[in-house]
Amino acid sequence: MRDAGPSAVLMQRCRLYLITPPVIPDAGAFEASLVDALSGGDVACLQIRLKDRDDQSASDDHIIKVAKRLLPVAQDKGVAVLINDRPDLARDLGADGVHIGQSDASYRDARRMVGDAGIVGVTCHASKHLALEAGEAGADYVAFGAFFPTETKQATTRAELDLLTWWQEMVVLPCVAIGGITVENAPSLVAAGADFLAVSSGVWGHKEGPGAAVAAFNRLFEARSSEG
Ligand code: TZP
Ligand code: MG
Repeated sequence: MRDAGPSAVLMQRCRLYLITPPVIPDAGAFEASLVDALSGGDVACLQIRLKDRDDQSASDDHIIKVAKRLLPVAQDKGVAVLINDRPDLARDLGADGVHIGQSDASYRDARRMVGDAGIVGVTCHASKHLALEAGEAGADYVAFGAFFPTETKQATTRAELDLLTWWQEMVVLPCVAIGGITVENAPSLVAAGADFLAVSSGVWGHKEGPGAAVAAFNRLFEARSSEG
């Protein structure tokens, strides 16, 4: 996703990290939304995160079917594809990596399955301790959240902006902000030091469509990076 060299990380512009809606009943229809989203501007990665009605992982068959459709669309545009929860499927599908939560596969198992070149990102809620531990283990990024109320996930932790600032000042490893992020509330996260904004409903549910949302996020990243 990004060069982790010290000067590189601190100076780089924030980037967008898309998360699929948790339920995709029609992979073909969603593929069109993804194409629209990616036409809006820079996107660093797409996390395929599919759940059933009880917020449990969707079936393997469903994840595989949707991922096979979305993977080439994203990868052909240089967008890294991460599979949520499942390093085994990430490996088998030829994804770029995996995003794991604290109760999914261990970091070690995830790394073993996706290999040294794969991306492993770790949910760290609002915990500096979990994040430092993940960084020490070798994670490629840590994710903090939820920063704002969200209906996409029953998020149990609430993260504050100063966590991003602390992380940015202390640690080179990129941090991802997640949870209820919209074009309207994103500036505070960018200013606080998020390297990536992970967004689902703020893009797919944007009133002018996903492409317009991606363009609007990129405009504000650009404005912020040119402020210096
Ligand atoms: N983890 C914490 S909040 C969240 C996840 C996966 C949901 C992100 O979706 P949205 O719609 O951008 O709040
Ligand atoms: Mg998980």
